[in-house]
Amino acid sequence: MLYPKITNSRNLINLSGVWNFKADYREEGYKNHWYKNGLKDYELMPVPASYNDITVDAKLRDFVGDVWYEKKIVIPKPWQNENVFIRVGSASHNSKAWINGILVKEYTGGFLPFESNLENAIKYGEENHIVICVNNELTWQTFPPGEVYYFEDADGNKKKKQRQQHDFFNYSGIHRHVYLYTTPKTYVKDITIKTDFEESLGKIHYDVITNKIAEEIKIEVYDEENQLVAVSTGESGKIEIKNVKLWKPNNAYLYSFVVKLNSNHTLIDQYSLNIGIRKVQVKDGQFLINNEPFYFKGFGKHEDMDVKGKGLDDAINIRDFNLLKWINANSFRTSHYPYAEEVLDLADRYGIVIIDEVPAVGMLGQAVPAVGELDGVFTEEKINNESLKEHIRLTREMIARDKNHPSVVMWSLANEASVMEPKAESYFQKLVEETRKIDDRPLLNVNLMLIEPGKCNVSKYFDVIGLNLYFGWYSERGDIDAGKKRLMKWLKDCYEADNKPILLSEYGVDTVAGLHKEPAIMFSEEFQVHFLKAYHEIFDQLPFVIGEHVWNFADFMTGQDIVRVDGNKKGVFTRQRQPKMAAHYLRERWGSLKNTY
Ligand code: BDP
Repeated sequence: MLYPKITNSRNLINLSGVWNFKADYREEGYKNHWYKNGLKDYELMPVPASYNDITVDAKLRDFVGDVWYEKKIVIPKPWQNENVFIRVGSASHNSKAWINGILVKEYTGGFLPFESNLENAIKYGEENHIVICVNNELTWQTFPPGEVYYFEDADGNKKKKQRQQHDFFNYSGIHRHVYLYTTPKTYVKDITIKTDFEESLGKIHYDVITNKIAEEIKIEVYDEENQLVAVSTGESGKIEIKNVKLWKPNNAYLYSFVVKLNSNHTLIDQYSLNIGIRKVQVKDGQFLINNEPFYFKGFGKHEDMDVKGKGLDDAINIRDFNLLKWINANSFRTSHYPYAEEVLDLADRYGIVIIDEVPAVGMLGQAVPAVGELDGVFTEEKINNESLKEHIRLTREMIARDKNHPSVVMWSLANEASVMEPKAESYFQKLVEETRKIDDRPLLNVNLMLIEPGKCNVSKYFDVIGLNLYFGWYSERGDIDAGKKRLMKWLKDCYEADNKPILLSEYGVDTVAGLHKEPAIMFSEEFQVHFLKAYHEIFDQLPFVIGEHVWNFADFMTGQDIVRVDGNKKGVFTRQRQPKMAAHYLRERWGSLKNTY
């Protein structure tokens, strides 16, 4: 699915801004046909944004159910000769969209785009009524999984509640841009780029898909100075680029890949992509980018901020990339869901390496991560065949959306699933098999610290093993020395058992900004620094450790819990993106690590 753009053959209206909004507390929206009749007694809501923290109403913040968004817009008359699509960047988690009372799309999934051709629903040159209903209920067959239950309050009223197994607030609403866009009737539907190089010769393999057979497909490749460096024709082919400038971590170089569709020698559609030429492999226990060993330095992140929740925000995103550069990081994991396409565009440009994660988080028994009970979840009632189908569908959609980003070097297929259950094995075998059919990037599985070395049934299918380890925090609480001892043994045992490169995909401690203690105690800024230093002393001795992603880049909001004080405080930056002491320490370490980008 190509990102909507204005080109000389396409147009676009961004519907972000203020929408009418109503939470359906009494479950009357469908009965009263709000999708056709419109909303009465609505309030105003920004898009993109989570709705939860916009008002001062706890009922809305914690609401479980349907909310309705509405917008009226005149569609320009000249658009009548084109295809017109509506495209929602993401809405969490289940959506339905109507135009002028006609249902045009139903979609499940909170972190990927959906779109629909509006051909039979819109009125050109007139006002059109757009309604989107967003539901935030999670079940064992959604990703992330969860469970809805009913709770009776003191007055005997039944209240719908959401149980979730993941450790971030269940922010809901329309989180990314909503576009109306056009394409010509014959148009470029999709482009797939694969790249390689040999010495100074860059190689691009491309496939273009159009909706109808076009007479001629022309490809032009431009360098950053806008010089034409290669041309080709046809729907697929190989292009070579002499004296190629590679896309490298921290040194991004982007070519512009332009597709021109002609009919009768007239241009009918044009679309261009920014592409980077680079090569990724896992070989001899190392992660190679452009044949050179790459050591991951960075974080697990979240899309999360004050007020806006998970709403896309360019200011926060660019601030984050500036901080990543400042701290000498070279990578992050999009824990625990695919981030906005706009974020990946920035990563391509800043040269930050991305591990792209499907929203498979919480495939385990208990609510509190890392210390949860591992009840059986790969069962008929919980993570079953239907879940597997969804997991595969979302993985495919993530890859279809993100495959052309040079920054994306690996797919992460799950975070902390209950993989020591025997039934997890065939589940992941199938998932990996389906993923490898569509893309050749390395695959990562991330394990929690309750999966003892040698007990993971699925490591054998993956290229890299991610470990989330919190010894000295969730276990050996406050005793960093004991945690460090356990860590060394654990890592050696894991490597011996699985013989795969290991990424420390999470390690960190909750730290209250401004709390100082000497000697250090848990939650103080000093403790965070000691903890990270202790872990690094171990990593530096183990050649099979291919990287370190601290948990987390910044403090983030979670559900209310006795182990969470206004959210998770494991950030190296505060939620407002200011450094804690550990940020200065990491900056120094990552700036001086030898042989890394
Ligand atoms: C890990 C989870 C992550 C949590 C973290 C923590 O992957 O989502 O936020 O632990 O407990 O288990 O801070």
